[in-house]
Amino acid sequence: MKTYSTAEEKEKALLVVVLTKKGESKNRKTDEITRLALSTDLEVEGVFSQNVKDFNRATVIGSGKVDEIAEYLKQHPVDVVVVDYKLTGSQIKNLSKEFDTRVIDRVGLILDIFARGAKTNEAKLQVRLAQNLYNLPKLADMQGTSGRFGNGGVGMRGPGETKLELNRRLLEKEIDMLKKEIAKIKERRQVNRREREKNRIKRIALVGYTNAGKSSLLNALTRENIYADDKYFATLDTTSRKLYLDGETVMITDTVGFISELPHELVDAFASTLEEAKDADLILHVVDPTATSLTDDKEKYYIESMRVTNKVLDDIGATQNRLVVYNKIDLINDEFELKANEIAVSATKKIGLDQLKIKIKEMLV
Ligand SMILES: Nc1nc2c(ncn2[C@@H]2O[C@H](COP(=O)(O)OP(=O)(O)OP(=O)(O)O)[C@@H](O)[C@H]2O)c(=O)[nH]1
Ligand SMILES: [Mg+2]
Repeated sequence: MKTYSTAEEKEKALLVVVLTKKGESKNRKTDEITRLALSTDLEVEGVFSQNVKDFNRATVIGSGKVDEIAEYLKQHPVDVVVVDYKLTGSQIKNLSKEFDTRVIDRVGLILDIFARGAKTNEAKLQVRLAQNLYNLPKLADMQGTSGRFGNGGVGMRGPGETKLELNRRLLEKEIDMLKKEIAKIKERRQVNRREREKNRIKRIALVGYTNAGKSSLLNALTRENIYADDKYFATLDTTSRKLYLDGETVMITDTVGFISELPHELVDAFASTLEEAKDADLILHVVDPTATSLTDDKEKYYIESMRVTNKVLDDIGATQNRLVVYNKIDLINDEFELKANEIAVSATKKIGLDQLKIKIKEMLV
């Protein structure tokens, strides 16, 4: 499998937040796209936002805003403009022409983070499949843009970097090939799973919004040393470890984090990984109740992130018991009210882990 280099120098980016839904929080959206940009090592030069009422088919944002941004870019040139919206190929083409800069959308940015982070063969195949699924419908419309701003860089990186030049048939063929490869890995996984079922080893899946602390919790519970980091999508591979619960051994699996508007290309490509969550005996839904806006401390994000996670779980048909684990309580001073099937812990300060294990055991029988 081809590997890909990450940029040595930080690229500069201008972010464009697009608000289309009523009641959508500008702070939350700005914060999230900023964190995504930082997670792929972009330097954020500025942020523009627009409430889009009259949807402009050619450029999504209105022509006045397009001009304003183009003017700004003349004074503050950047390497890439990131539009926090799902763009079509022709919208990307139109906007890059207006801005005279490479343009990528939210999905392209998320795929870039994944392309950087994929370590195992399976994750690489999945990212490559996701990139191909993403590029395929854009192929015809984007003809001519990719050469213009050179190869490499955010949004151009990784397994799919030259795909725009390839013709559709080649791309489709590769998609087929990748799906087959991934299916083979999935089969192997199922054999392992059946093996475990024979041995009646119960399985727990850690799921939740990106950066909630899933990997840290797995480390704390199993004294492991899995990569955890304060950036989005630190984990792209599922890792399973043994967890000892007072006389019983279970398997606990770390999974890829969720995010709002998780690109369907990624959901499709990572389906076999998500199945780990679907087939577990118990789901630990890890929540970071301290996640707040960079700009407004009072705004709590976790309600929305819980909604997103629950929706993905419902969408993949995960119907088993869910235990909500509020993490990072070392950062909380106030009383934290807990409902049934909710527990509060700190993975890094190791608070509440014994109670968590007791609760897991209770819920597994
Ligand atoms: N203060 C505090 N920080 C924590 C705690 N648990 C995790 N963190 C920090 O939160 C950040 C994210 O933790 P991860 O374990 O990488 O989160 P994750 O859910 O695995 O994230 P992704 O893999 O990106 O989806 C890291 O910087 C951790 O050190 C905790 O209990 N308290
Ligand atoms: Mg992780």
